[in-house]
Amino acid sequence: MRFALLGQAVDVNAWTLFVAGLTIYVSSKVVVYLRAISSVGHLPGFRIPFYPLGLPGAVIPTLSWNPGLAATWLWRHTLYQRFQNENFSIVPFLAGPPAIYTSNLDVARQVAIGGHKTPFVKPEEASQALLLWGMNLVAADGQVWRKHRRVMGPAFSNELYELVWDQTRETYNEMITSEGWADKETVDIPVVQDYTFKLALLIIGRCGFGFSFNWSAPARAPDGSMSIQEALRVVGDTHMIAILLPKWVQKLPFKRLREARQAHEQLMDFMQNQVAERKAETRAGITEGKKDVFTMLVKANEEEAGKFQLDDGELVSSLSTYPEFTYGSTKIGNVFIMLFAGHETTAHALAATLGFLAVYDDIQEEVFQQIISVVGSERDPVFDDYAKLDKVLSAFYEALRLFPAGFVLIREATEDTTIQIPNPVGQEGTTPIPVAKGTQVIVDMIGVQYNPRYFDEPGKYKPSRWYGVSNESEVFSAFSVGPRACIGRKFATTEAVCFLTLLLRDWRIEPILNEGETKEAWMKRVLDAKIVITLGVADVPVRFVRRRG
Ligand code: HEM
Ligand SMILES: *[C@@H]1O[C@H](CO)[C@@H](O)[C@H](O)[C@H]1NC(C)=O
Ligand SMILES: *[C@@H]1O[C@H](CO)[C@@H](O)[C@H](O)[C@H]1NC(C)=O
Ligand SMILES: CC(=O)N[C@H]1CO[C@H](CO)[C@@H](O)[C@@H]1O
Repeated sequence: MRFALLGQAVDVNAWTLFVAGLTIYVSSKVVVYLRAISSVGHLPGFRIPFYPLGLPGAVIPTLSWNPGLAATWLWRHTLYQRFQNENFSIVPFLAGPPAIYTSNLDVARQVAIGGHKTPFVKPEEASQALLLWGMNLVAADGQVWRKHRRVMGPAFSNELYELVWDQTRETYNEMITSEGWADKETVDIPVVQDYTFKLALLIIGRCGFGFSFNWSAPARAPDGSMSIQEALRVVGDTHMIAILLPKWVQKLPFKRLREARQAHEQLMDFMQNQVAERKAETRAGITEGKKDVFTMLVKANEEEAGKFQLDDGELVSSLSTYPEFTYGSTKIGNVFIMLFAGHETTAHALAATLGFLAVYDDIQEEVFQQIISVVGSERDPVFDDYAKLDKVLSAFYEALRLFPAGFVLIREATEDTTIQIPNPVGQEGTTPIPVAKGTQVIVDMIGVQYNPRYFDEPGKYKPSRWYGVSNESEVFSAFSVGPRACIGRKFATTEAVCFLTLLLRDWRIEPILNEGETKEAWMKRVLDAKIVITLGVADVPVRFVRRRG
């Protein structure tokens, strides 16, 4: 069969075939599309080519016809106003599942909770949800999730938080010494994230895993091998490559790819050895002093009987597939979840906090005064101070609200069901919306945090809104709500309060302004989101100025 579309005569039969084929293709797409529109209960919203959180939508910039990754951030002040409500639909006509987006917490509660009563699961295909892979406590299935959470839960105790506190204090001191800041009057930090990431990684390494990470350890040994810290950093940085490129491309001999591979292999070896070591220690009964999550996890698991026991593969379930870079579409082991969920998010939120405090100097002063009145300027802060440092905590919570690191919760209906959408503010009751099997319900965490239903002046940095609010309140939604909420919340807040207390006591934080730049312009430039796996803030340039007396 010949096909010459331009100029020459084309075989009539071929034409007929082509037209018929095209007609079938188009009409099948139309049928799928119409079905998709009804599967989101005809909720108004976007009719666009691609699902925003999958390929290719997520890698195309946010444009009017392609919301992509950044729309919920860039359009945060207008998105819901546009549809006069807190929910809208996205129906892609070329690629990806239909989805309902919501900025409503009641809907979040209905879909996000986990457990066997809910028809909503975290979808498994990473291609549809290449984000927040680090936060899946494994598996779509309620059974498996409950088992993992059960094993992991006891590790998150006050003993652990005390360890987090002490290690954070030690790490802060190491930072000051090894960076040579001890006798400096001012320090210019072009990118504060360089430090918050290092801190958070060290803390999760030490307290989550009992690794002896060291602030001043060189990234590479003379023989070229990476430190585990460096390997983790590289793995984090090359995550997108791992997800986006086909395997054969990943094996090409480019420097960046080779580094990524090396980092993965080194981590794999390291982790495998660590699991073996912890098991041996546990069996020999010599884990007494150890309180890190990893040891607790292995220990709890050893004590579990029967069907609740995880096998080694589940403990580090990504081990065999990780070097092949297929981890984007496979289940990530508990161990790796901890590493990533436990440091990226905290580091981003800390950077945002320092950014806000740098420009709001009155708030910084208020926080500083509390630190002085609780801890004074002589002794080291201790874990018992945590509860009294609520202004420090509020400064952190408020930055996290404006930059919610976990910026989407993605769930998928496993059967035809309905969700109850509360009526708009001022109207009682709820409206049921039918949701067909395979439809996604996406809780837009940015939408929730900027929703005027929950926060007055939602765009404003106002830590005082948290003063006196019980920590049980579901208004603290940036860690999600319900039984499937973040297991590491207090881990993160403990680390944050300790670090901020030490830092703000010693130093005043100021923005580093460009020539002629106002603070307002700095805020506009710097306090803007950067979305990769999690949502963070753009590079934050600040100056530490030593406080006197
Ligand atoms: C500011 C810091 C953090 C933020 C904003 C954050 C946010 C979140 C959110 C929104 C979820 C729910 C994801 C979903 O349901 O799709 C989550 C889950 C999770 N987080 Fe965090 N997180 C933080 C720190 C941590 C830390 C420090 C750890 C570990 C030490 C951790 C471990 C986890 C785990 C294991 C899950 C899965 C829980 C489950 O599915 O049962 N997170 N986190
Ligand atoms: C960290 O490493 C440096 C140099 O490699 C060493 O002097 C220091 O004692 C180490 N600190 C800890 C806490 O291991
Ligand atoms: C909330 O407060 C209670 C009582 O003070 C405390 O035991 C708990 O750890 C706190 N939870 C978080 C996440 O801070
Ligand atoms: C709470 C809320 O905003 N509900 C809205 C969900 O979407 C439908 C259709 O646009 C509206 O009628 C509801 O008011």
